[in-house]
Amino acid sequence: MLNRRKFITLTAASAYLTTLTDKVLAKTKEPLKSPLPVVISTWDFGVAANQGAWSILKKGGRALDAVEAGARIPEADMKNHSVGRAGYPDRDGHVTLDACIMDEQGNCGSVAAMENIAHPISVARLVMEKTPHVMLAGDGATQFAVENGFKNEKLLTPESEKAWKEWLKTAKYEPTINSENKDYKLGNKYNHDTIGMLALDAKGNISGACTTSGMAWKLHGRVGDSPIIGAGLYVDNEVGGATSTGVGEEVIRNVGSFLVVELMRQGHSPQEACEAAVKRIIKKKPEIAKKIQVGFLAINKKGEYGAYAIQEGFSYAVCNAEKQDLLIKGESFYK
Ligand code: SD4
Repeated sequence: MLNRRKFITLTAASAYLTTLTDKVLAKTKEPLKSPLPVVISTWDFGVAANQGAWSILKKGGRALDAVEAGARIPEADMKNHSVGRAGYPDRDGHVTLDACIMDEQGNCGSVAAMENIAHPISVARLVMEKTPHVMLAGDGATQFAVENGFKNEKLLTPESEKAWKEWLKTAKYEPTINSENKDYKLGNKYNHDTIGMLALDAKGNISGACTTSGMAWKLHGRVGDSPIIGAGLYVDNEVGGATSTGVGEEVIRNVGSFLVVELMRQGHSPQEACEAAVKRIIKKKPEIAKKIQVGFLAINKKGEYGAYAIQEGFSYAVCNAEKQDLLIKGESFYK
């Protein structure tokens, strides 16, 4: 059984957003809803990523083009150490990237543990459009990207290398994600992880994208949930879409994003569906769940959206014709 949905709390990074918070709090139990087109994405850096998607959506463009353009923003951001080119490496010093994309017709493409290519989301789209496959991994993914004109380049930045060498001093393998929760402040742009993005275009079609460098200092070859269709991302044009962030292993075990979409199919709101999926993870492994973060973000075909996480500190960004830089604090199980 789903618990009664709790009050949606919004926190704002600026005075403007604080005013907005009061307005949204007044609505309480109504699902948050956006006019179409709309794009939503995980974490504070979703605000900037949404701009990339919005430049396409506002002109009547396709959701698929929008999510690819949006995901490329954090992938290119040199200050972002959890997505794309400046991502932190694995424990052996390799930057290995995971990404997937899915459109309104159920087409999907993905790359996993790919090295030396700065925009995995665009390679994932090419896998979807140019091959009979869904997923390419490791060297094969890099080879495919290079054959299709992507630049083969070293991704490890001096800053990431320095952080890795610092980690090597203790080499303590504790893949804690979102460990900054204690100090979390909304509006602090660069402290978070995977970008998951969902867009509904003016025609009401949905697409999604998910891209990450995964856990810093992971074992070489480790693949998280982000490139796995159904785990890190799932969209269904009859229902809506969902994406996840946090410790991918727990999301994979529960096929998280697919679960959220199926719960919406059964009539639950995006908020309720995200909450139920998080609680499933907690119920299965309560001891592990105490120490990790997992968050889901979802939207349905009506433009209703919601999010829920295990730990405090999850945020998501919403962008539509009314407002392009809305940042919302997601609800969480642990406060
Ligand atoms: C992973 N889910 O590789 C990703 C990482 C992440 O918030 O989302 N962090 O497991």
